[in-house]
Amino acid sequence: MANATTKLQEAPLGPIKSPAGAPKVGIIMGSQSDWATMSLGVQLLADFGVPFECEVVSAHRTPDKLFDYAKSAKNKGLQVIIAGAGGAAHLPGMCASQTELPVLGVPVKSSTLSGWDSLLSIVQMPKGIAVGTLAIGTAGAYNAALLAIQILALQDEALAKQLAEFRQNQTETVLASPTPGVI
Ligand code: RP5
Repeated sequence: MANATTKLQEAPLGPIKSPAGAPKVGIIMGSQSDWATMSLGVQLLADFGVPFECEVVSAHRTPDKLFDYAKSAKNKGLQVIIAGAGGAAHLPGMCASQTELPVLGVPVKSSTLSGWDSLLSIVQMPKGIAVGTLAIGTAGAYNAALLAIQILALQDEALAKQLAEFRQNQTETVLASPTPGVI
């Protein structure tokens, strides 16, 4: 089971295999270069046994693919979409414009502006189309997955139980190490 007290570090992993079953969460990202960040959340979904699908979809470079993806997502059975992008990060907002599914946006930390550009591009949605914006970088990717799990857990008792155990475990881990520097 994943432990949220573990330090989050970007990890350029290879692909992460989805648990068996029809995908419930769709994860898209603007570039291969986003994977080191986004993989943290994808790994959490895998650890919770949540089936997912994951691919590179760019608002700028593959706009038609983005529209196809977003328009077909609900009928395919997805329940939540996580969209991560950096820089002029239009991906989550444009995705949300084409689907009624909840879209969680992850601002990927950019090399030029440290992710401020990504954050502001994603968070400042005009009223009428909603994107749930997470923190910049790995914490955002991780928490987007956690929020997706929380959404799914509303209709899934087994997942809700796992989530409660995860949170209890996290609390106990922190309480067990109250002295800074002594783990
Ligand atoms: C965005 O541009 C991507 O989401 C990525 O964060 C950023 C840079 O992409 P690359 O130039 O590394 O492909 O669309």
